[in-house]
Amino acid sequence: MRDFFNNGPARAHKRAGVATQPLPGRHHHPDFDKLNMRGWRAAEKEGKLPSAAWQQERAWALRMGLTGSDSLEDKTIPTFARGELPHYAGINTFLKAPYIEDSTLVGNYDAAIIGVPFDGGTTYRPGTRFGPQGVRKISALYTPYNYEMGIDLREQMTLCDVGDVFTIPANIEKTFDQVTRAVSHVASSGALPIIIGGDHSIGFPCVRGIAQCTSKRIGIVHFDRHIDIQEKDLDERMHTTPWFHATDLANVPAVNLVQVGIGGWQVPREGVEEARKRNTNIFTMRDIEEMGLAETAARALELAWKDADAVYISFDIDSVDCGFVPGTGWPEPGGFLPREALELVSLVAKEGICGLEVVEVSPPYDTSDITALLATRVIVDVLGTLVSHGKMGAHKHIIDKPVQIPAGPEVTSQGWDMKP
Ligand SMILES: [Mn+2]
Repeated sequence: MRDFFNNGPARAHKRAGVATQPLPGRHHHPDFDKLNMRGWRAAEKEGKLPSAAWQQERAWALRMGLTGSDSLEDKTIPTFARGELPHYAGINTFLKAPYIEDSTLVGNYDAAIIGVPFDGGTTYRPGTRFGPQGVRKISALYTPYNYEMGIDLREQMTLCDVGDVFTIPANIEKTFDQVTRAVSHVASSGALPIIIGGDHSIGFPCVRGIAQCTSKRIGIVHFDRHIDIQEKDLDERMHTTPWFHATDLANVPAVNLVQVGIGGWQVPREGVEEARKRNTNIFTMRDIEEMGLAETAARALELAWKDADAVYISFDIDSVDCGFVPGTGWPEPGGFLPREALELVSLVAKEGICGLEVVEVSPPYDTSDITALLATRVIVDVLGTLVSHGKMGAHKHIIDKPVQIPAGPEVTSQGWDMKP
């Protein structure tokens, strides 16, 4: 193959890349193209972003982590690492957002990360109980600023990490109850639940947690290669069954379930039969390819929002081609390219959501954290989209039946600080 990047004889002969005469118009509008490129517009947008929260975080770091050594020129660097920097250090929460140990305070934030470390619904490769840890770990790589969107999450929203749900490893039903309770608490507080799984069985208790806080109707956009809507698998509710049970809830109708990316050789006939019976909406990868992403999103939104008051996004990481997501329970070729998935999930989130789950990340099967990294991107891209479209907090009005989860009695000691 000819090397287009070197001046071989052919190029020298044709003077390729060297215009003998400037194109007409160049002299009249020398900066026309540059100013209209997204890249330049994004760079200009950055200049208008505030940095008050970033300055506040650094002041907080000096208070919490003590001032740094005299030899350091940058006086914002503390002795003990606190906050965003350095990205390789620190006790990780998602995006180094504050850990809300007192879960009664979760309502002080626009959105809350909830880990659901559970793989008891897995029917092939396990390991998603380490999903929240894996995603939090690699999320430290990110800054809260996105160049192309021209937004800075730290400046434009409040985010906390409320930690993990206490799941019960060998009991899926007790785990479901715990997950529903946790999600209903966060949803009732007004914070937007952002759930890191866990296998896909948690889709049912997560949706149930939101659905029980509202009399309104909820639609679901479900990204997956798998249809996940049979009643039981291996004699139990498993990660192949969440949408059967979620769409049995009175205010979560199956006609508002939109399943995108479904296909391949891992879709069980029991699930297909149920989807047909319940009249869900299914787009295969070929459908999406033929419609294009914008049209796919438009139709998905139309169906999910039809007579509904809110939409929940369930993102199975295996909806992406398995070449990009080795760390998952049921890898399947032929899914989305990462940038297609990110584009589509953002297009869906533009209209606002009442919750997001990203499931099926299995760090023990992952390579170089790439599966967990993509899961992180889905979350930050959705948060960024909500911020840039003014939809952060838009779900709050549907919470008309908030639940009250009782806390234990007041205590003054954490335990480790008690003198023997
Ligand atoms: Mn799946």
